[in-house]
Amino acid sequence: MAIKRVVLLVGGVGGAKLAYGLKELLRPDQLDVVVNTGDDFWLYGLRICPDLDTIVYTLSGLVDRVNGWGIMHDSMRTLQALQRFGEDTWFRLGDLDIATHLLRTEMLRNGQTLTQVIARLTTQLNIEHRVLPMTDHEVATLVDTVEHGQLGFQQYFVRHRWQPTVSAIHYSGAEQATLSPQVAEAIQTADAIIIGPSNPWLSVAPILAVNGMRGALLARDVPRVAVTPIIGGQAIKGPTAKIMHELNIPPSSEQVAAFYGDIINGFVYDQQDAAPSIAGLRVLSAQTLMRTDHDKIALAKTVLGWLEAWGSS
Ligand code: FO1
Repeated sequence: MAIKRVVLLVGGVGGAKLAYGLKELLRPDQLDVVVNTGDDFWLYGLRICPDLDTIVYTLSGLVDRVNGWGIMHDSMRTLQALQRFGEDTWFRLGDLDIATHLLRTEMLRNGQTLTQVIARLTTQLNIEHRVLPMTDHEVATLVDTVEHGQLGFQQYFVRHRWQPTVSAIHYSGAEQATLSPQVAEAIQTADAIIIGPSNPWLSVAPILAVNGMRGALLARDVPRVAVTPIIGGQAIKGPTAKIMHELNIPPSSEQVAAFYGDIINGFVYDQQDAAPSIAGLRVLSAQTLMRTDHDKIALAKTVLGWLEAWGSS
């Protein structure tokens, strides 16, 4: 079956790599990228949306390729000025990046939706594929830690460098949030849904927690596949394996597949690993580590090839 429309569900840096690979292979009308907003927060009166910005900067080519987030060659003069006033500037906001937050905050205050804000950014940055926030409502990922009690996501992730021990994770506001009409339509008309190699608990679970999201996905009798963020029991980047340990889940790609449960009917595991054996789940072995642009496109091509052969296998 020819795949005409794909929806990719992702968080930040890891997901952005697969988004890049897919956008190189699919036309703008064939790919919608639905992005986690549970990491979003307010700082100095500005609305910061790290995962959305990471996707937008990656797809536009503006991204700082070393960090994987922020804008390349950005300066930190505003932050230095804040330090002069005694501020603890634990969250590194670049001067050029701040322009994005200023414009977004202004548009939100004027009553525009986050979806409209991102549409403006993508249009102005010549991104033709649609980038959609998972919801236009505010959802906040909150992390219960043994050492510091409950932390906001960025406090846990950036300020404490994901070192505290996680005991539980909450997606505050997700039950009251609704799918935007754009996300609902994207899922209803997709012939394949891909969950990127993002952190299942921190980046994908907030998307799945939005009221109506699980139902919308389960209603689609199409390939719904996840790509592993775990290779050889280790996270490619960030705290996925550490969090799995802390939540008493053995860090393996099979456990990631088990976490997604009936949301997925297919799973892409790394070629280094043994195939997960979960009844009824189709699996594909691939090189999931994406170091270069070539790797990103190669993985996207492998996954799309598998999806195209789905009906005939
Ligand atoms: N990540 C960091 O580890 N340290 C930072 O200071 C930092 C600043 C930052 C600023 C803008 C932005 O869009 C992202 C930024 N990130 C930073 C990345 C981000 O907070 C996380 O990678 C994601 O939220 C996790 O997906």
